[in-house]
Amino acid sequence: MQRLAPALREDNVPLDLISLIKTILAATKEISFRVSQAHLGGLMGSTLDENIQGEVQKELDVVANELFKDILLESGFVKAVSSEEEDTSVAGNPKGKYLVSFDPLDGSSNIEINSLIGTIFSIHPAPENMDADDPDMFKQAGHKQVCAGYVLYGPATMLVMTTGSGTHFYVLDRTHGGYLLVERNVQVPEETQEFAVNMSNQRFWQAPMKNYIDDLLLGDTGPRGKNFNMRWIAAMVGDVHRVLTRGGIFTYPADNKDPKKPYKLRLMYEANPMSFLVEQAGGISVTSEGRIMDIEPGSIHQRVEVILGSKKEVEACLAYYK
Ligand code: AFP
Repeated sequence: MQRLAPALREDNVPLDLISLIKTILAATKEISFRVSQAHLGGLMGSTLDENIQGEVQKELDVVANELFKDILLESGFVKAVSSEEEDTSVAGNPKGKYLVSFDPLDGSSNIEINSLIGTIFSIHPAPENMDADDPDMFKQAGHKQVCAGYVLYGPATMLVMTTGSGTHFYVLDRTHGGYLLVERNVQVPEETQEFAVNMSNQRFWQAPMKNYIDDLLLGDTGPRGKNFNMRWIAAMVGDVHRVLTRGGIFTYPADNKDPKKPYKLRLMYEANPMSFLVEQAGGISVTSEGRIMDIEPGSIHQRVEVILGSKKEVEACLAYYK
């Protein structure tokens, strides 16, 4: 099996980007270890703090965030970072060529049940003419990403990454300490009979999504003429990983549960990186109004509607909005 750096060189990834990716992966190896020891080290609880999104931070969220941030800022490769757990961007090397946005521990409600969690990251080029402490540097559309990926801390620690030449799967080989390429150019099947959505929100959705899911539930007795299975991991890393592995549709639609917060998922460190991975694997990733990677971000913590996965199924869903 091929090691990571030669695989990236084969895809003509610039050397400084390879170095940045290796830095990110060094952080994920440490997070993977800390996650595996969290029960033993008394790191299972919540802090008394909330992040800027008003969510209570788990102890592991904070540990993973500090680790990731410190390693990146010390590396010299990044001009600034932004994180789910930071109020605003944090300046790094003014000459750094890249910006990294990340969710250090996605799916943190799964921590206490020893279920799937992961780290999501997205890399943009750093504008040369802006100051390192200017958060506006991050206002770049997803199609400008030069790399995106996630590391899933599951039974195997897996890296799923794209630099724009397909989406590839790697597994952390603990015997030599590096990530090895296990599947090149993953392809999301065009059709599926599996969907992922938090059904408990159904009464808060807009009519088109309600109608679409109602028709999936009718199975072979309804207009779709086939039965659908449902899965929900409550961690986007887990649900997207299933979609990339065997197809499916994943959505976190708009809802009116809290009129001040119609969307749940964050554009910069959830929706954009996942969209890059899904599109590079032949899938689609959109809101009900258009391509996610074309959205011009207004702020670092902006939220967005997400509908992604198997091409024909996402198109079938969008047809309900026409
Ligand atoms: P946390 O990381 O704050 O737990 O949120 C995870 C997440 O943003 C995303 O990974 C899941 O798909 C989604 O929230 C789960 O949402 P529900 O709480 O509605 O299941």
